[in-house]
Amino acid sequence: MTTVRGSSYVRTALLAVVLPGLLLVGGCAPDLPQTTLVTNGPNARLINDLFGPIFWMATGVFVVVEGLLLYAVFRYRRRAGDDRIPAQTHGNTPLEIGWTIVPTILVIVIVAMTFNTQRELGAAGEAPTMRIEVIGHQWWWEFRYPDEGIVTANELHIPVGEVVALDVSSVDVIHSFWVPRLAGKVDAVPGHINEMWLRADQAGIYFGQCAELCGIQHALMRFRVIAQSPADYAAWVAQQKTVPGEPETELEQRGAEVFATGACIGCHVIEGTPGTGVTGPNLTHFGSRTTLGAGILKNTPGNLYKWLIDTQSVKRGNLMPNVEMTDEDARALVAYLHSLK
Ligand code: HEC
Ligand SMILES: [Cu+2]
Repeated sequence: MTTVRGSSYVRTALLAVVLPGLLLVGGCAPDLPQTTLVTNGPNARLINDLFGPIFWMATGVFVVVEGLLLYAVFRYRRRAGDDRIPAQTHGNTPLEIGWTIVPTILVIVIVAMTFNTQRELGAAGEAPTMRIEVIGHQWWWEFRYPDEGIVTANELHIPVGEVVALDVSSVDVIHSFWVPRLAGKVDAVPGHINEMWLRADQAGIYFGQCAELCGIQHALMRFRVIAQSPADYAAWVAQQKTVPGEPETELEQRGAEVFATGACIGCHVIEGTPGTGVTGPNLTHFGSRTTLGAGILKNTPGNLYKWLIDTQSVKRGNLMPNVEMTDEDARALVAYLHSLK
């Protein structure tokens, strides 16, 4: 017969306490960019309000069960020189009825609370002031504003305090649209529209990402929700509705030429140019975006240069192939694309 040393009880007990403790502290840290525990909109708040009681119920069950287990292990463990056999019992009807009824009641309570949250989520989004189409692509997000005629990528601008309806779909595989601080996940399914809504209560930038494994660059399929004051939002809309003017400097003109005569036009739209391809993000106002490559890089001249000259080493496997170009062409393209505000 093997004997179990006391120290492994201590280790087990420590693990049982320390692990959940770490999770708790990590989850509550206030300034994490992506967390469901700090909420900035009613949709996320309703879900978090449901998570709280369920979490504490589960914690209660955990403490009671583990407590009884530890009590039994320590109180009734085998001691040196004591070879007694404990009384052999088979079944205890009141106990078994008890541990069937208590979890059943807990589950019924959780079901009732969940249905209630779903009802509230449905009701609160009934009067959206605007509708935006969210389309998942391998591995970036397209945002279309049908009422405004705006198409952009990876940065979803919304006015603060307004209920925004989102029609979520996909052009290729199943993705999942998730902005943890604002709303729950919704699947983006090809050929099917899933409706959701969100509202941001404070202006700011909320990080989001694809939450459904969708291929090699799933982890780099990020986006930002940029919630702006009504005035800032209106200014953004007005700017996005303009058609970019003629390029000004010589370098920008050369960039425009490289774009219009190269492979780019087969995959990218720039209004007022031969670019009509829709495989890649719409670049009409690319210069006004803060990020590039689905939120993975700041949209600086240096990063854009790297992206153009060797996109496959920046984001391996992404659906923009490396396009042969000279150093000067790449610099010209950077100047041109950044002039598109
Ligand atoms: C075969 C299609 C294809 C061609 C050709 C192509 N691109 Fe792309 N491009 C894409 C795709 C797809 C993405 C999105 C990649 C991602 O983020 O996963 C992209 C992303 C970009 C981005 C970043 C956009 C953003 O908002 O993140 C820029 C800028 C860009 N392409 C410029 C160009 C230029 C300039 C050319 C021509 C030299 C070009 N592309 C040629 C498909 C293409
Ligand atoms: Cu995805």
